[in-house]
Amino acid sequence: MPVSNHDIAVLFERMAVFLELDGANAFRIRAYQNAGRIIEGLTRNLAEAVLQGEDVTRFAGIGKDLAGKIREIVASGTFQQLAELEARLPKILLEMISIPGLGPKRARRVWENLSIHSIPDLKAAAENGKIRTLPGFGAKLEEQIQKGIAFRESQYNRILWSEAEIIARSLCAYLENIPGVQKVEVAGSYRRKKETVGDLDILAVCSQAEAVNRAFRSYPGVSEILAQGGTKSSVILHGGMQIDLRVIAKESYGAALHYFTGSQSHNIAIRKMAQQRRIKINEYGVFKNQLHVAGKTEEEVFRQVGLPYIPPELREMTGEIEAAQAGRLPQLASREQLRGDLHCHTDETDGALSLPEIAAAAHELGYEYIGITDHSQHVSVAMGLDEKRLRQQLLAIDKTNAKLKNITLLKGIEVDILDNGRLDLPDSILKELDFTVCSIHSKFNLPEDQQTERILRAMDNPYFTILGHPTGRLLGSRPAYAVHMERIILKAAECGCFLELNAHPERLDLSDMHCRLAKEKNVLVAVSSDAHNRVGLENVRFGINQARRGWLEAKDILNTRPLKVLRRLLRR
Ligand code: DGT
Ligand code: CA
Ligand code: CA
Ligand code: ZN
Repeated sequence: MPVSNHDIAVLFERMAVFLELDGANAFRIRAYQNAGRIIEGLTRNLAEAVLQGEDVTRFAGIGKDLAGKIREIVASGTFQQLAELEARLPKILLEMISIPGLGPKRARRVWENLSIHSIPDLKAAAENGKIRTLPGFGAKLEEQIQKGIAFRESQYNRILWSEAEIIARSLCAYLENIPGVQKVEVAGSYRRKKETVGDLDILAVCSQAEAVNRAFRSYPGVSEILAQGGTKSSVILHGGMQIDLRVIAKESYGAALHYFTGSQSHNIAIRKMAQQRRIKINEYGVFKNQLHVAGKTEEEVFRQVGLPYIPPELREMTGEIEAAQAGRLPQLASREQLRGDLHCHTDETDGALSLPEIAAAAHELGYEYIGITDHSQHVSVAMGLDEKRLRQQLLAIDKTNAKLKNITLLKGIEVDILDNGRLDLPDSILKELDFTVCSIHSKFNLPEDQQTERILRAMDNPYFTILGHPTGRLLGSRPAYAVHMERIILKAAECGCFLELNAHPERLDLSDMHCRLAKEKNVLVAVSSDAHNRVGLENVRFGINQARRGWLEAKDILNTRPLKVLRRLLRR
């Protein structure tokens, strides 16, 4: 498969970061940043163009030098200058920039002045108050770096669910092809759809356990074998992911699936319930007086303790057993119930698709409507819209809508919430829109009170409709900003506005518990893609995973509403 434009852009952006770490001049750094942005915005696949022998310098913004590097990337997956620079830079610098709060410029300054050789060195320097003394730093930044180190430690060795899915799919396809294998299922946190996954726990039903284990260990992606036995093996893949495989008999499938799906605390509670009924549940089945009485399906296991089936996403010991006992389990939402999407970016700013292209893609996904929400002017790196350009876009939307039959483009904007809680565009233009997604893209480090007030104030604007990515977190790289979510949810309930569950797999922002809080307070949640291209629209399925972990049903989700009802809800 040829590399995507996004992959190429990422390499150029990385080059810009490395140059900055290397102390290169600003002009060279800027050139690579620009290259990344230009390539991200192209609609044609560059790799395909290269492979077809086209001269890519005819694309705007791509000069000879860049074209050469693009050809290198298409051929080898990287380019020489980048590889050389990466090899030459001190490893610790590369590690430092993975810490929230430390960009390349600051990382270099800390490294140069405090002779940092490892993350523990950095931690010690922060703890001893050395970082705050550097020019341009201060106590606040030092504290932020300390938090960043702690955050990184807590995320260490976990990968995004969406990345785990790619690994799981190809591994399952491989295992399913082994002769004698009847069924393969991934259990563990992956099956519970946690936003990040530590390792994959795979179950295979097969009578020839040994042969399957042997084949598993010789999977091409394996770099290290941690443990091997007749029925189970553990391996590490290239890239570092651990995989545990267990081969089980058909009769035990449900019991094993339940056991290895977890969570551990949920399992313990179920086993306790079993003990009270004088039965025993383990990964092999349900036993009454040593007799195997059930275990073929998970339903059987639950039935033995008097419960209906509890979906994996709920098995976190946060009230699911009580809800099951009371017959109050939610009817969890599904992707098919979404009738539209309320957050996407177009080629007018940093997206890849035009209005008609977005409409066609949304129609293909079975939607009735899609909300167009480019960035507002404050986000200058994304070429955010000012009032004038937004007015032009509104005209363009009218024109496009006039030609569309089965799908409606809604007029929206992802408008910045400024430091003082004002919105980034005047009411005179906001009132022309169907809705707004209001987001924070700056000043992430305000104290909780101020950050909360900033959002509450923004909600007082009558044109505030949906709070975009409500905590700003990026999984594995940026912690949530400090906000008092309950106050925000109560205010949303009072003002008739909504919260987004941003479905980008790196965000998944609202958390499961905040989804539940919103549901409890009757605030509808918009499960939105934040797409910048065609594939991005499909991110909503990650959002649905998260919504299910948050106990949300179709009725709790704004964009399950038909267009007519939606329009009414969007008008505050
Ligand atoms: P992860 O891998 O950190 O994202 O989280 P999990 O939940 O996949 O945890 P993992 O891989 O250690 O174990 C998978 C499941 O196996 C876990 O959710 C419950 C079950 N399990 C593992 N060890 C134990 C144990 O010692 N006791 C009980 N009751 N269950 C266990
Ligand atoms: Ca696991
Ligand atoms: Ca495991
Ligand atoms: Zn945003």
